Amino acid sequence: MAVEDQHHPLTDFIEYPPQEMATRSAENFAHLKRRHSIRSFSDRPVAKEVIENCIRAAGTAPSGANHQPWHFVAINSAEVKGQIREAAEELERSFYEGRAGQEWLDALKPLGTGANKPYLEKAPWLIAVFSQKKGGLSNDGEQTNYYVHESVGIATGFLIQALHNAGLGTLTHTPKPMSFLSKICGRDNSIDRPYMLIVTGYPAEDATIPEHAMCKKSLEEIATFLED
Ligand code: IYR
Repeated sequence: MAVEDQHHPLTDFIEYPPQEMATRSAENFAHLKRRHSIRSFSDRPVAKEVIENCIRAAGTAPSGANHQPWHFVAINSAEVKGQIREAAEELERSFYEGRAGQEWLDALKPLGTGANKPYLEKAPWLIAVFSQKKGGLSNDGEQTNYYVHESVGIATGFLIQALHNAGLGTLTHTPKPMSFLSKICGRDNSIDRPYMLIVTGYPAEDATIPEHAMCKKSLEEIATFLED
C-alpha cells in the first residue's frame, strides 16, 4: 500500500465528561498562570532525563507537512555556557547602549532587564532552539520545509510548557543577532539557524517578577466570540 493510503485508527484520544473537561481547562489555566519569566536562577542541578523528556514533548508539536524543522541543543557544560554568556553580553551591551533605540528601551524599562546575564552561566541548562529551512522528515538537507517559523514557535511553546510542568523556571532569551550560537553550539549554518535560547533551572530563592509582567490582558481583550 502506498504510504499516502496508510492511516491508523485514533486510539489514544481521551474524551472527558463535560464537567471534567471544564475543570481540566480551568486547572490548566491556573497552572499556566504560574509560569513567569525568571531572570534569577539557582545553580541547583536538574537531571538530564527531565530535559530530554521536555525536548521529546516539544518534538510532538504540529509542523508544516510534519517536517519537524527544529533542532535543540541542550547545554549543561560550564565552558559552553560561559562562551554563550560572554558573546551574548557583548551583543546586549551594544543593544542597551543604543542599538535598541529609545522606544524599545522604554518598553523594556518596566522589566528591569540589562546587558548583564549571569543566569546564562548559573542556570543548569540552556536550550538553544534552531530552525531548519530545508530537510523534510528525513533530514536530507534538500526538501523544503514549510511554515518553519510557525512550527518552531509552536514547538518552543510546547518546550516552555513542558519545562514549567516539570517544575522548572524558564526564560526566553533572544540576543540579537543570534548567529554566534551556531558556532558555539557546533551547528552548520547551511542546515539550521538559531531561533531562541531557553534558560531553565530552579528559580533562585530571591527571584522576583516585575509588576509589568503580572499584567495579563483579560479574555475580553484578547478574544472575540462569534456565536449563534
Ligand atoms: N534580548 C535583550 C532585550 C530584550 C528584548 C525583549 I522584546 C524582551 O522582552 C526582553 C529583553 C535581553 O535579553 O535583555
